This record gives sequence, C-alpha cells and structure tokens, in this order.
Amino acid sequence: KKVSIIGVPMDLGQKRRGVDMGPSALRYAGLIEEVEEIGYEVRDYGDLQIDRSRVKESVPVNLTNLHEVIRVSEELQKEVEKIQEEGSFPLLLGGDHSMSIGSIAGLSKRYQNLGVIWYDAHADLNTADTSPSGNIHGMPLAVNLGIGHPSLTKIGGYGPKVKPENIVIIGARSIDEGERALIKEKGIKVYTMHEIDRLGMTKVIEETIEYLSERADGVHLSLDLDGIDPTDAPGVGTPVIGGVSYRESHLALEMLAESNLITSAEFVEVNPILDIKNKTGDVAVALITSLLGKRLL
Ligand code: DIR
Ligand code: MN
Ligand code: MN
Ligand code: MN
Repeated sequence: KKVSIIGVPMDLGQKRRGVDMGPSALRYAGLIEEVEEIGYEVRDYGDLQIDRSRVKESVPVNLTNLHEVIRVSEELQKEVEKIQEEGSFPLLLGGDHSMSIGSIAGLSKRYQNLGVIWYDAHADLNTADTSPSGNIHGMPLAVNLGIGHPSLTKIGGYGPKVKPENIVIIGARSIDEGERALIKEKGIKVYTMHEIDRLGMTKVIEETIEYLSERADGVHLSLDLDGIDPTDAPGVGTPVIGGVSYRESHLALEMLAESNLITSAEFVEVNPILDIKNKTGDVAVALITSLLGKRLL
C-alpha cells in the first residue's frame, strides 16, 4: 500500500493570504506519521512552487491570477500523472480549490469515467461570466466539466475531464445563481445540507457509493474543508454556517474507505492564519486517516 503526497501552496485562486500554508499545517499536524501508522509506505514529494510575483499580470476580466493558475495546474497535472504511474494513491494537499483543475487534469487521463465527490459548502461551478468574485477557486468543477475559459478547460491537452453524471456534490449550502442554473441544466447530483439533514449522512453516502460504483472506473474525493461546519473547521477562507459536523464527516470517510471506491483525494482550503491552534489542520489529518482505513478497533 503506497501513498504519494504533493503539497500545492496555491493561494492565487482567491484573495486572502494564508491558504498557501495549508500543506505545512497538515504536515505539522502529523500527516506523514499518521498515515505510516496505518501501514502505508508514504512518499512525500514536497510542495510545488507558486510564483507570487505574477499577481500584477493583466488577465481576462473576472479571472484573477489566471496565468499563474494555468502554470501551476499544468505542473500539478504532470506530477499527478507520475504518481499514478508509480501505482501509488495520490494524496494532494491545498492550497485553494483552484488546484483541482490541475489535479483532475492529471487524474482523468487514466479513466474513461472518473467519478468525483465534491465535498464542499460551495458548488465551485462558476465561470468568468457568472462568478461574483472573479476567484478561480469558485470555478474548478465547471472547468472540469469543460465549461469556462479555454486556457483552463484545455489543460493537459484534452477536455472535458469529468461527465456531469459522474459528479456528486455533498454539503452544499452556498450556491450562486449561475451555479444553480448549471446544476439544473446538467442534472448534477447534489446533496445539499437539506438532504443531509433529512436522509442522514449514512444514507447519503450509501446512495453516493451505489450511484458512482455503477458508472465510474475511479473516484476522486475533492474535500474542501469549508464543507465542514466552521465550529469544527474554522480555518478556512469562506466559512459558511450550518455545515457537516466533524462526526458526520468521519462517518462519511470511513464508509468511503470501506467501499474501496476512492482512487485519489485532495484536502483543500485549510488556512492556518484564520485557524485556532491548527484545529482545521488536525481535522483534515484525522479525516485523511479515516479515508485511508484507520479504525479504532
Ligand atoms: C463563491 C465562493 N461561490 C465564488 N466560492 C468558494 O467566489 O465563486 N468556493 N468559496 O470554495
Ligand atoms: Mn471549494
Ligand atoms: Mn478521462
Ligand atoms: Mn468551499
């Protein structure tokens, strides 16, 4: 059993500083040791380089820091492909969620039907036309569907990377108008907090596993820590009240571990500057170990 780790200290997909320290926070919280303890051979490839000097470059309207996001995405795509060739489980640490453009560009080359679980308070389905912020971290899922600026949707030389019917969004509670329209148009499966409250997390994950195992040949878990309630995960740039609890999230990831469905994962948007004594970093590491099969007994 092998896990390969890459940190992506990317913070250019949004406008607050601090999320670039996410990978350090997870390593500081004992990530490598904890994963080794479960019995994995861990390779830590360290962090990609982000060039902050490029923040003043001019970009198309409503696509903040586009050029550096493209460069990092291309680099991450290549690194992820290398890890997959090693037959190792890719575990990617963010960084803001724009990194998912590069990670999924690398991952999806291998699969005809890559499934994606998007665990997030947001849908990340904006484009430059619909985004209220111009922040690319609110756009990666649209980009992976092939919707958005061509310089992003064509990363890796192909696209779309993911089919709408192969996506499950879990934990959504802040959805913009353009995102709502896209969800309806494409028929994307979404468990908002309403469905999680009504059905319970057990049912939500059972259904998700059944749904994706019928159609996907690999499943990537893209977990934005802001999916979890801010009382349990305060160290995120865009906290939204009324989220999934720490316990429910553990349950979800333990059930996913048992299903053997997940073939790669990323844990993003940890911002240690906004955190309380690395609480969110600790939560992320605990959830990663659950996903990788840690059990109490
Ligand atoms: C908002 C916030 N929907 C946007 N998105 C965030 O800027 O597009 N995603 N925070 O994680
Ligand atoms: Mn997100
Ligand atoms: Mn593919
Ligand atoms: Mn989010």
